[in-house]
Amino acid sequence: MTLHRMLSRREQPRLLLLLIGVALVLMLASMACTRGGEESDAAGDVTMEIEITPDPPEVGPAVVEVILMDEDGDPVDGAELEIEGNMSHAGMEPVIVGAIGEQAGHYVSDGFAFTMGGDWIITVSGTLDDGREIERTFDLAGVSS
Ligand SMILES: [Cu+2]
Repeated sequence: MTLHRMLSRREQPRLLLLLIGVALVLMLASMACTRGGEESDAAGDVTMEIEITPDPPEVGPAVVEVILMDEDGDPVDGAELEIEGNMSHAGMEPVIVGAIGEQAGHYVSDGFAFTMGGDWIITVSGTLDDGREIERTFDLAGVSS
């Protein structure tokens, strides 16, 4: 039996709209997953890495250290950064803290904590000292409780 015969004439446009909706959601979801790549902001020549303590991460206070480097591997200092933690599921308050700039391209989170075990997404965003915006996202799976 074909789909056309199963659905009434009135239902067919609705099904089409639903399929378009699902395709859009999938497209947006895949875009969100690739954020943090070189094309995600205007600072593609700046590399960002993060290190999280404790390692492996667990519920409770944690330190997120951000390291910024230019394309020669030299440290990038003077950025203003914010660190946001979100869980991969809905309905949780994000954890948003500032980052204190130290020497040699290192920035340290100010008061970060994992509030629940599970999968987290860490987003580091802000402004470089040349005024360009930077935003990178890191998946952090399996924070233990
Ligand atoms: Cu949660």
